[in-house]
Parts: sequence; C-alpha cells; structure tokens
Amino acid sequence: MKTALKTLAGALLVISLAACTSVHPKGSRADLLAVLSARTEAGEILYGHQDDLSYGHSWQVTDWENDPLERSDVKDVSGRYPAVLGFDLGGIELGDSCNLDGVPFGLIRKAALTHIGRGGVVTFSWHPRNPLTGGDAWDISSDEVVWSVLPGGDRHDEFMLWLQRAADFIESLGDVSVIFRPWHENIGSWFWWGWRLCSAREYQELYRMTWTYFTSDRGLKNILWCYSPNGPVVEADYLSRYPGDDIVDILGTDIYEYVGEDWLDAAGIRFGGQVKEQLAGLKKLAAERGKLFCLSETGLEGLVDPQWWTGVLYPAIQSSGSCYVLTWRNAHDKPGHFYAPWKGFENAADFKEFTEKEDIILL
Ligand code: BMA
Repeated sequence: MKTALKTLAGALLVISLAACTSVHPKGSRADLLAVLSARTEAGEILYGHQDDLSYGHSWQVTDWENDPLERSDVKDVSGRYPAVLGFDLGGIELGDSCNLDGVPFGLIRKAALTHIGRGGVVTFSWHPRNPLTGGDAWDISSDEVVWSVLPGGDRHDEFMLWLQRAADFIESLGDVSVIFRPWHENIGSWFWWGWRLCSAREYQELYRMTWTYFTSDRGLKNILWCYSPNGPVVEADYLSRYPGDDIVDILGTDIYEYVGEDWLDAAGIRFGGQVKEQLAGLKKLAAERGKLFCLSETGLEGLVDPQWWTGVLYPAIQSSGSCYVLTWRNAHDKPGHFYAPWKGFENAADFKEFTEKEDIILL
C-alpha cells in the first residue's frame, strides 16, 4: 500500500512537472529527492552542463550583477537550458573572490539561484587547494594530506576554516536545496584525497567530517550528498571508500571518453560499454540501499566524434535509471576544452537530436 501510494504520488508529481518542465521544487531536500525519484521512476534523465550560465566556448559573463544570465551554449544550440547546472567551489577555501577557473563567487551564487528559479537543479563540486603543501587539488606530492586535516592532525584547525568557508557559501544560497559531491574521483590518484594518497578509513573520515560539519554543526539540511568516484571501477573498489548509507543520497560515477591514439569508433564503443556496465552496477547498489544514482561527470573533450550524443552517450544511458548526466565545462579561454556544443559548432545537430529524445530532460 505504502509503495502504491508512493508510486501514485510520484506519478502525479511527474505529470504536474511535465506540464511546466520544472525539475526543482525550490523546497527542502526531501522535495528535491522526491522530484528526482519521480523523474527517475518515469525513466527520465536530466541533462546537465558545468558552468553553463557563467561562460561558454567563446563568451563569458563580465558585468554579472547586471547580466540577466540568459546566455547558455546549450540553449544557443538546443533552444533550452540544461536541467542540471554544475559549479565548482575551488578557491572558496581561502576566501578568494573567484573560483579556480576565474568565475566570481557572486556570479556562481546568482547563476545557481537563477537556475533554481527557472526550475533547474544545481550541483556543486569542489577542487580545493592542497591544505598541507599549499599546491592545488592536483598536488599529490604528499600522502599525508588527508591525515593532516583529520582531528588531531597539524592542519585540522585551518582545514575546519576551509569547510566553514564552503559551508558559508552554500548557506548564502538561502532556502534552496542543492546536490554537493565533495571528494570526487577518489579511486584514482590525481587529487590529494585520491586512492594512493590516503587509506580507506582516512578518506571516509574526511567525507564524514565534512558531512557532520555541514549538517550537524552548521544545520545545513538542504543538501543531497553525492559520492562520485571516477569510473569504471569494480564494485569492491567503489564500496571500499564509500562513506556510508546514513550520509550519502546519490551514488555517482565520473566517466569520460578518451580517444588518444585509438580509432574513434573503438573509443566510443569502449566508453559506451564502461558507462553501461558501471550504471548497471550502480543501479543494483542503489536499489539495495534505496538511493538514486547518476553519471555525475562525463564527456568527450572537443566532441571529436560527430555522432557522440546520439551514437555513443544516448545508447549508453538509455533506460539506465540514472537520474542525471552532466557533461563538463566549455572553457572560454581554452578553445579545445569543451564538452557541449556551441553556436556555430559543426556537429551541433547531433546534440539537438539528443536533447529532443523524450526521456532526456532539459528546461
Ligand atoms: C578540469 C578542467 C580544468 C578545471 C577543473 C575544475 O577538469 O576543466 O580546466 O580547472 O576541471 O573546474
């Protein structure tokens, strides 16, 4: 009975949302969870893009206080805004005014709230500097960094100030709910919190300390917590650093297509297989735990495959049960570093076709 009622409520939610294309209820975290669950149960996948309202392939917002934030590479090509918008908090830890990619935090706040106001979902990643060496998030010169920020470690007090600044920013958004996925891609060893840089227990403590500070110490309850290791990885590795069912809401995975020296089709086939297999694994884990799951980051840099969206990504995620898929940013200052098409890009039609699939949701 309970399940039947839940399904009915979910169906009604989806019908009402389909009418207005809004995917964000602007309410509590329970509301956001309910909307995402209802969309997922209806077999729909929200499409997301990193930094979409702040800049694009050949433009950037400059006068952000007066800009209506109506430009978007995704909208330029498809006519609609992405349903999910990703932002990165890297730099907030030292109180910088701009993030690591030069985006003012004032703009990030305004873009996030504008997007939620339009009915979209917002997710934050975080590439903080290395708290022990002073290097960046990719500084893996020491394997004592995580240890040093945990209770009792040399850098603990200062690190709590870093968490405070990140929490201050999220709190400054006000009464909206967002997805946060700190300490991502932790099964690789390219960030200071990565696989070879700390033990499983240290990683879990880092994640749990972050969650406890935000949730209990600061009372920030409107956050859905996403755990998003890099993929593909086997289930045992995925779970070995999992922070716990009591604190994680969404099981994520970051998987990119790399072409390298490969034949293009081979790279696409390999990537498609990896995504399919990883999402099938997450589907099982998520079902066992009553969680949602997603493709938290993906993409093919420079979109060198003219049919990547309809020929590679879509077949890999179709009917997967993933609640959203987010492609990475279109840098305005690095011409080849883009993951969504832009106005004038030669293969934009393939993306438009992808966005017109009835199970792919944009605003
Ligand atoms: C990476 C690249 C970098 C960027 C970082 C954080 O994957 O896009 O240029 O600084 O993400 O956004």
